[in-house]
Amino acid sequence: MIEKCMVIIYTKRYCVFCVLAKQFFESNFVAYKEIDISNNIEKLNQLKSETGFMTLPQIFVGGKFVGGFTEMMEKINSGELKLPASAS
Ligand SMILES: N[C@@H](CCC(=O)N[C@@H](CS)C(=O)NCC(=O)O)C(=O)O
Repeated sequence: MIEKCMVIIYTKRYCVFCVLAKQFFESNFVAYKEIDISNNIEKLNQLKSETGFMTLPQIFVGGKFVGGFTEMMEKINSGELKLPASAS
């Protein structure tokens, strides 16, 4: 199922780690969906309580929370996480 493989990144404006994560996806041809929650404090609070993670970005792969940019990179580098490549 496409949605299961999907990379979703919750972001906000003026967020360096959000930009780094998106640049990483783009340069590695990883399809992702960005949800900008700059103006959605309710969604931010919901994410914080669900993931226990206090910063943005918050990245989900196949519905599973993988952390922010640095946490995702650690998992990729250790082999714990493999990102789905873009179909295009
Ligand atoms: N280790 C995290 C650090 C993320 C981080 O520090 N994000 C900043 C914005 S770029 C943040 O959310 N700071 C807390 C805040 O603005 O409330 C990552 O790589 O994603």
